[in-house]
Order: sequence, then structure tokens, then C-alpha cells
Amino acid sequence: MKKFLLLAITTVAAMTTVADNSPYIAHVYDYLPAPGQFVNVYPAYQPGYTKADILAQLETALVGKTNATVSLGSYGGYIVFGFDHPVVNRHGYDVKIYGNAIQSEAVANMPGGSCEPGIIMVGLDMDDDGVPSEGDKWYEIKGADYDRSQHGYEITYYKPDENKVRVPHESWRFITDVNYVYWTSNDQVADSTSGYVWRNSFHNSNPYWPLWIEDTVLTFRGTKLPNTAIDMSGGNGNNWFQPFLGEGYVDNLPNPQEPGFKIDWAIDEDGNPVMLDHIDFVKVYTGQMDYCGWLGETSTEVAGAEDLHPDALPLLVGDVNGDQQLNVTDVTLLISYVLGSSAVTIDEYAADFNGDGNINVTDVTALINKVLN
Ligand SMILES: [Ca+2]
Ligand SMILES: [Ca+2]
Ligand SMILES: [Ca+2]
Ligand SMILES: [Ca+2]
Repeated sequence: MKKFLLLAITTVAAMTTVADNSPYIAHVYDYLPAPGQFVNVYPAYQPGYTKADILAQLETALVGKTNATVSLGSYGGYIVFGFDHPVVNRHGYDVKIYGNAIQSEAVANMPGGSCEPGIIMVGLDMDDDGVPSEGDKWYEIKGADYDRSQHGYEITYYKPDENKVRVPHESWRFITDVNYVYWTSNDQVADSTSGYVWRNSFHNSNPYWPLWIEDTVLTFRGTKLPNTAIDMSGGNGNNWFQPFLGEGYVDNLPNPQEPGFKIDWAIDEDGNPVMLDHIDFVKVYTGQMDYCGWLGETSTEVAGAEDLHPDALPLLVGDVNGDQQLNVTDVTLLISYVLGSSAVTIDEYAADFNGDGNINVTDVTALINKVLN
């Protein structure tokens, strides 16, 4: 009997132990940088590498850590990753993505310095196969600068022939640092809908085109943030200041200041809010198409990511005390709250039983009906 009791206690202890999820990236599913000076460098390409080799290298750099340097290249270049569990929506800051933005010391009292904002998308594994696949759903995280961004932006890059030294489409031109990777776009704001990714004279020894990719044309689509960099050198191009954007981007704020993003900020392609109870995948892509003199093209860096509540359980509507059970305790608490008791603290998201944005007697009635049934 004593032995049995001990066994029972041990079992209960094991059951009440919280899940042991890793807060950090567990899988890198996809990576396609747009042309840029650190493509083939972070991560380092070796002759003969396939995409699988590059993804393996990315996993070595990113899984379980937040101090990597992975460059996404010019506008649109992206990475897709996930965790070892679905990230639940707790209606606060849910996930933090690390970058390498720096506050400038030279420009006093202005939030900015070096930042290269990337746009976040979140994915749902609709077919439940554990990987991003055709038919899975994706939603953009609405950043603070959404309303002054272009939506439905599309850009196409053309691979330069590194040997023939003449640019495609304009064969009278030779490849030089300023005629390097030709691109066309449907930009509604910029002066020109074509141009070149310039080759930075400080980083011109490696090809900018992702060398494990056989495509010679790459097209990227999405939301394009406004260009914000300011040339502080009066046109010399050797002193740039990039003001930080608002919340909801990557590589935008220095890591200690970056709070992360909320799954509640997800929107559909028409810009309407979408309520997701969890996400399975995260995608980040470079959100600006800008060039800053000696710094080169603006290119988002991803250093890692962190689920800010890796062991959290999904929100149970009506569970106002957060013990994962719906019972009379929740009813009592909710009644006290609705009656205005200041001594009661409840999970306000769980309390709004009918999801109308208010917590009132209608929610109490609905919760009572649920508990009694
Ligand atoms: Ca899938
Ligand atoms: Ca950066
Ligand atoms: Ca409860
Ligand atoms: Ca309500």
C-alpha cells in the first residue's frame, strides 16, 4: 500500500510538471535571400552547397540561440522558421525576434542609428504535416508603420553574369559597382521602377546572388516600408542615420529595447485583424528597398527568436483564474469583477466569454450556462 501511494504521488508530480518547450528556434524551414553584400557570407556558401546544406548551416547558427547573423539581403529576402511547439496567443507580447540594430551615440536624443527593418508573417499549419506547405495560411503582423507602407509591392531581380561583365537587359552597360544586380518593380512611390543593387566597394569580392539557387530571376512580393535613412554627411554617403520605426518589425530596435510582437497584430491580405489562438511558423523578410552609401543596401538581419512564454497553455475562454478549468470559481470571480470589486484580478481576455470586447453580465450568463452544462 505504501509503495502504491508513493507511485501515485510520483505520477501526480510528473503530470503537474510544466511542459519543457525550448523558447528558441528549433527548425529553419526555408531561406531565400535577395541579392546583397552579405549573401553567401552569412551564412557562408561553399562550392557545391545545395539548399539543404545552407538550411543545415542556418540551423546550426539559429537553433537554441539568439546571437547569430543571418542576412536576408535586399527587399523581399526571407527566412522561415519555427519552434518545437505551437506558440500560443496569450494576447501580450508573444514572440521576440533578435536582430543587430544599434542606437547611434552621435545623434543625441533621436531614437535611431543602424536599423534595417524586416516584416513579420505568421503561419498556420493547416494540413498538420509539421512543415510550411502549399495550403497553409499566412498572415502579416501589422507593424506600426503599416499605413505609410506600400502593399502589393513586387520586385524582380536578374542574376548578373559575373564572367561576361555586361548587365542583362542593358547589354551596352558593363557590370560595375553601380550597375550590378538589375531589378524592376511596380513601385508606386519611388522615382524609378528599375535600378541596380549596387556592389559595395567594401564588399565586392563575393557574388551577391545566392549561389545555391539555380534561378536566374527572383521575384518577391509583399509590404514595402518607406525609405527612412538620412544621409547626415550632406550627400557624401558616409554617415547615415536610420530612425527606428515603431513596433512590430525585426532588426529595427536594439535587442534590449525590442519587446517582440503580438499574435493579436495578425491581419489578412485586406488588412483586417485575424484572431489566431496560436501560430506554427514565422517568416521574416527585408522590408525596405534602400541603399545607404558606404553601408550598402538595407538588409534585415535575423539573430534568433524567442517564444516569450514557451510553456504557456492555450487560452481557455471563461477560465478567468487561469487554472485551465471552467468551474464555479470562475463564475464567482467573474461576478465579483463585473460588480466592480477592485480586489479581484482576472484574465480579461478569458473573461470576455462572447468576445464582444466588453466584460459584463452577458459574459457571466454565458459562463454560468457553460459551467452548468
Ligand atoms: Ca503544412
Ligand atoms: Ca541590421
Ligand atoms: Ca478556472
Ligand atoms: Ca463580453
